[in-house]
Amino acid sequence: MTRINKTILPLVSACLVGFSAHSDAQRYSDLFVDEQAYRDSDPLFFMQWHLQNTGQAAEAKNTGDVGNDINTTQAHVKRRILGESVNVAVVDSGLAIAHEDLIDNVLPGRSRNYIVGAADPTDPTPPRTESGGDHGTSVAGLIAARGFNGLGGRGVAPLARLMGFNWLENQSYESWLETHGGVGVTDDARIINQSYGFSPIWPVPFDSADNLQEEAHLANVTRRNNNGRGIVFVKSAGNSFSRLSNPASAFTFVREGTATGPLPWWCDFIPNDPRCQGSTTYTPDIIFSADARDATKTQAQSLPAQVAASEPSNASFYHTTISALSAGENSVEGQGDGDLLSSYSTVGASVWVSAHGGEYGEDNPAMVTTDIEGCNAGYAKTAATAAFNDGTHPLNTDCNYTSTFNGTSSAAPVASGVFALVFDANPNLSWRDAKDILAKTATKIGSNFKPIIVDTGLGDFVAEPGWLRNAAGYNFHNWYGFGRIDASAAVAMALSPNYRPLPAVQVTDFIPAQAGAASQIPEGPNGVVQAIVVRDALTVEAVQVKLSIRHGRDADLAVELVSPSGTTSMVLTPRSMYILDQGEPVERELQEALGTQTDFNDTVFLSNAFYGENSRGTWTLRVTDTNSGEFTFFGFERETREFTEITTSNNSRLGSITAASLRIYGH
Ligand SMILES: [Ca+2]
Ligand SMILES: [Ca+2]
Ligand SMILES: [Ca+2]
Repeated sequence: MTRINKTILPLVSACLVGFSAHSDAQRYSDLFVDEQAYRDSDPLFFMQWHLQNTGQAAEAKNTGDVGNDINTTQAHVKRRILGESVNVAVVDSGLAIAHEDLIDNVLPGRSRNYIVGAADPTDPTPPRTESGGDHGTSVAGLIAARGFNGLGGRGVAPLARLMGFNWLENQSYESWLETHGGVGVTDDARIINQSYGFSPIWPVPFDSADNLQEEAHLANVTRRNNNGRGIVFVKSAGNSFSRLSNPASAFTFVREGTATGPLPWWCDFIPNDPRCQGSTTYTPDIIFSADARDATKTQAQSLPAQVAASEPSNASFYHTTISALSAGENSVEGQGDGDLLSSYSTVGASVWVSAHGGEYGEDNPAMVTTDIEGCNAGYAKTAATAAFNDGTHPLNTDCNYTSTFNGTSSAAPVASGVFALVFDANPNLSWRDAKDILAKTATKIGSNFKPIIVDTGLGDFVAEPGWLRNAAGYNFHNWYGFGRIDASAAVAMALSPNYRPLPAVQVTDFIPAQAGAASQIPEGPNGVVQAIVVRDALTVEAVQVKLSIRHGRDADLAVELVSPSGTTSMVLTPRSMYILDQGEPVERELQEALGTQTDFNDTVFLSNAFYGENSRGTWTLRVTDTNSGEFTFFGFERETREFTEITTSNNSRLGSITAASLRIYGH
């Protein structure tokens, strides 16, 4: 089977244990003497609202919310935790290793260029002819642009050590291994940033040979590398809250009565095919949810087109999935209801925490970060539309920086920078300790969120309940995970002698649902319930649910998991764009190439909502068909820029669960 290529999550517009000398206030006193000097020592710092949100507009029309930042000031200024002892690998499109504001943090000779025939295999600097920006260069700047050097802005970890890998230009399994903890290449990275992914329109099986191979590798690396402390694999959730692409034109739809021109040759043989009766086949480039096209709905009233775990790596225990936040509540039109999610951010129960990714930098602030140097290349160049980027701005005359980077591609490196600060504060922490600290110190935001309810045609169904408080006392939200990252609180906990590291991880097998349970999924709000008994008494870190389901319209389905303590997690929100089964059957060759399918076959979802609860007891899985009426979504064609409404009728027969199981990761 061909691997599905991962793409950069593009700019949406176009990204105990010991504390030591680290608490010494004299540390780095040569870099800045006080908070004023701290602010002034990088000329673009005052624009970087994700580090210190003063309500600046960062060259956009609107301002952000004062204090809506990841709170780096205390960690940087008071504790002088700046990331210097930590290696971070940026696995991406490239990295301009000689950039004026990156070069001092780049580890010499440790980067890789995977393009065959590259002049210098240790230099992944993109060609200067790059028409767009270099995604990886901008990602790297958010992690560790050099601080306090009088140039540009700075990263979240302004002295952390960078290694760059243009894996996205190659995507072989060998280079994946090297860049994901491989010996002699990235094995000593504490953090590996992955600002890429894909957005499937069908349920992807978790147990493909490729994915199981990757999982086995990550399990090994997270247990063994860095003297058993592992590596944090930080992953972008996705940019598909409202729309996603139609990969390889897999989704086609027949429009009746609109055919023009001659009929296909094969109509002589199959005259009853609708395409031979005056119909045409329609293949959109992009799929939009109906909520996204409904002007009466705000984002806070809308369900996501993509659930994060729809991509198998976002359903993996070994990846830490990050959703994206805007600069302010009003950053998305129609908001102001306490919602801080970026307009594009994919969400779901597999999100760990949220960090800033901004909006587009025109109406509302985007991220300010490094760009390919010069006004002839990059996001910032002579022809750029944003005023900060076109070479005329006095602080960016050389076009070495951009004010329009965004995406969960930005949220992940912001989180990676915080992980670097945590490991710099306490190098003895494991990757799971660091995650634990981020969860424990995150800030609950968007507290006014109101549950999102859908009409099943047979009664209302709560499709996105919003914040929950689990039996271990953790707040969790499918949009924000445990909340917005607080870097200073995380560093303080990492330095605290009271912090107790987690014991070694334990993993159960996949435990099947009890035999003999009902499997047919009725229409309406009640669903079908199956019980899964877990005998191991672990403190839960994450739960995976594995499902095989036959159903005529996958997008109708909601999947909830209820723990023995009574916590309910919505692991698959309904009205997802799992729409492949509503179009024409996919050609066999394409099906084999992409691994597409129109049912759930060992599809895995992951939930972090049960963190800290006891695993022992009876878990309840509920699968609900939440739509007994028509389902509408929209196709968009790039060439014509036209939207086409697509309406499908209800599944003609009830669906059924053919297999269900769950697996606990914990200690
Ligand atoms: Ca700088
Ligand atoms: Ca440039
Ligand atoms: Ca249905």
